[in-house]
Parts: sequence; structure tokens; C-alpha cells
Amino acid sequence: MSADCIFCKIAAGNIPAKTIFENDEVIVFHDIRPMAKVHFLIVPKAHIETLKDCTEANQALLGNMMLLAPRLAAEQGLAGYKTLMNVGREGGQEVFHIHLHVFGGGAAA
Ligand code: DGP
Repeated sequence: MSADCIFCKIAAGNIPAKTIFENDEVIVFHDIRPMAKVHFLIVPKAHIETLKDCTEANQALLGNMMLLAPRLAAEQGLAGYKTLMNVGREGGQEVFHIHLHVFGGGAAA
């Protein structure tokens, strides 16, 4: 856990979030600024700043994150959806704790 990381704080239960799934490895919650009607973030509990920091040691975690996307998207009623991972400030990343965006269902209300 990184003391000043917002997603570490959510994973630790110190900041509330609309959580839709949690296990030992990840927590999944709705994005606070949704880009679509359904927009959630798949977030590892381990603090990893960006995809650029990942190694082969993170291969299973990254695979598990990708495989959660269709399962949770179906549970959220999405027939189709987009996945996105912003990497680095130049790649649009704002929160430096890796997360996979999943969004669909049309424009946010
Ligand atoms: P990115 O640009 O890929 O780093 O996206 C970060 C996303 O995280 C952005 O869409 C807004 C969301 N976000 C930031 N802070 C919070 C928070 O405190 N709670 C929730 N649920 N989402 C947050």
C-alpha cells in the first residue's frame, strides 16, 4: 500500500467506493467520473504505478484483470463494452495505480 494513493485507500476500505467485486487480488468499483452509463475500474490491490512497471511476475494478475472484464461487464448488463488502460501522464493516466477501465451502455447521463 502507498500512503498517498487514492486507489490503495479505496482497496483498504478507507475511502468509500461503489464496489461491484472484490477478491484477494483486485477490487472493482464504479468510476467517480463515468464516461459511459456503466463505467467501472478493475484495480489490483497491490500498488503498481503504471503498466510500464509490470514484469513477468505480474503476468497472472494482468490476465486475471482482463478475464474479469467480460464477466463483470455481463453482470452489469453490457452486451458490448470498451476496455482501456491509460499508461503514463502522456497517455492520459491520472491515478498512478494501475487500473483497467471497462465502459459501455452509451453516453453517461
Ligand atoms: P486514469 O486517467 O486512467 O488514471 O483514470 C483515473 C480514473 O479514476 C478517472 O476516470 C476518475 C477515477 N477516479 C479518480 N479518483 C476516484 C475516486 O476517488 N473514486 C472513484 N470511484 N474513481 C476515481
